Amino acid sequence: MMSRASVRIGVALALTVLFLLSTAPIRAGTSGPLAVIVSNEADARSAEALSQFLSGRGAEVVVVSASELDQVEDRATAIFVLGGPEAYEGVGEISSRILTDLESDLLVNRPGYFNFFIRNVDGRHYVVLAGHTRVETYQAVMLFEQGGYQDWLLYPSRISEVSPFGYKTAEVASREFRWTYAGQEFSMGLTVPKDLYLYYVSSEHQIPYEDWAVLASDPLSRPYIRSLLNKLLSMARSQGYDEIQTLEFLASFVQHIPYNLEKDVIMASGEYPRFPIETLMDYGGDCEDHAILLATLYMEMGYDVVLIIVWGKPGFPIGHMGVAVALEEGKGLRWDVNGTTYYYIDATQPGLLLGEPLLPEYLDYEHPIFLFPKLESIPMPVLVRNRVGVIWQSSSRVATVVVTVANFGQDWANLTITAGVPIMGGRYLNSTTLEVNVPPSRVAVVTLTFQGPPRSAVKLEVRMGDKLVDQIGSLPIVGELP
Ligand SMILES: [Ca+2]
Repeated sequence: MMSRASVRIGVALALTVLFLLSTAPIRAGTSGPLAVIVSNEADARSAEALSQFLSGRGAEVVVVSASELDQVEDRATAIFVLGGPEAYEGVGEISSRILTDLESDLLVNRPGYFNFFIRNVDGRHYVVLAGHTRVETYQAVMLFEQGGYQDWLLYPSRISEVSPFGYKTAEVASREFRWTYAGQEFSMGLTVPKDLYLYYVSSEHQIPYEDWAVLASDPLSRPYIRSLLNKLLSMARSQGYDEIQTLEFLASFVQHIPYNLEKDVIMASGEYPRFPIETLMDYGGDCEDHAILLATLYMEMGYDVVLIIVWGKPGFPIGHMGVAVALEEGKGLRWDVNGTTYYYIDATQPGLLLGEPLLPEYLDYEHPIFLFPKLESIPMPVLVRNRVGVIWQSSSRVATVVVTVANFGQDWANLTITAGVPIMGGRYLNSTTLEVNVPPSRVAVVTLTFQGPPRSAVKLEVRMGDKLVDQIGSLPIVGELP
């Protein structure tokens, strides 16, 4: 139980609130994180310790009473609530809304129990730091400080510091490109993280051709595609190319990547469609690989693009894939689709210009299949693997799993995260599931608690709707408490 406090707001709290109100209009323009600590008089010592810690991480910190939270909640980067469901002065009501039934029960009924509980509600972090009494609440603050999770809570937009891959190598992959256009020779180097390349290589490639547009729409590689595109466009500008010449110049860059069927022959289905980063780093591919890469570059420029599949005429059992781009004025082979005119450009055969088809005597360009790739706003949640683990509290037989998820996509990732002690058949002996909604380009941290035999194996699954988007089969134990 929390100790009784006869004074509703202590002097320290009153001063802080005064400070907050007097500077509120000025703060609006600043960009640093605002950490709000909700505390009652009994936990003032914990509030002071936490306040110093968070200030030391660059946050502006204000301490408020439960009734004052409303005034600052919207501006807060993260909200820290000191005390469990029975904390006085209204703090307990706030904690109760954040904690699960198990967590509330442990805090109220287990002598000696303490922990920190992180939730993410509509992109804002809430952290309850609480224990069975105020002594344990102070211990919860100390535990939180040792955990090392504060930076994601205060700076959730630092997503560029996350490696979205499990491999954790710092190596880079480099490639040199050479091509010609309009009788001139060009060359350029490209470097990407080796992890990014390995991520794509290990991705699913058994994709029916009707769905190959998704390969051109993947958000993880966009920063690298954009950087490649910027180099190419700056070369085109320095040559004084017009719009069509620029499109042809990009096509020539892709056409000069060698034709290579190796991976397609290995696949049982006969086709291995490459992600753009694969085609670049493999420095090879067949027609769909070239077309997907070129379509991605054009889309990144802002063009409306379509992937064109054509089949062979009778007696020529081979198909081909190219690109068509929507233009006000172009030249050569074109199609009208729903009022838009798309001009063909080949991505595979060096020397072919806008409107010039490959092997028109053998391929049926009159009956193409159109695939429409888009740089869609899709979520792309990835578990941050170097921070995830289990803390067991053996006396209470409780596991705490702190999960960090980064959303590399351009839309909200509405997730359910499950952690628990697995048994046979994909089921759990004990588990907890939480909903987490991560804004685009943000990192979210949540803690999940559940009971189970101490030191049991723990499994973690992240789902978006019905779809499993990431998982870790057995989490490392990163801490133990008595
Ligand atoms: Ca291929």
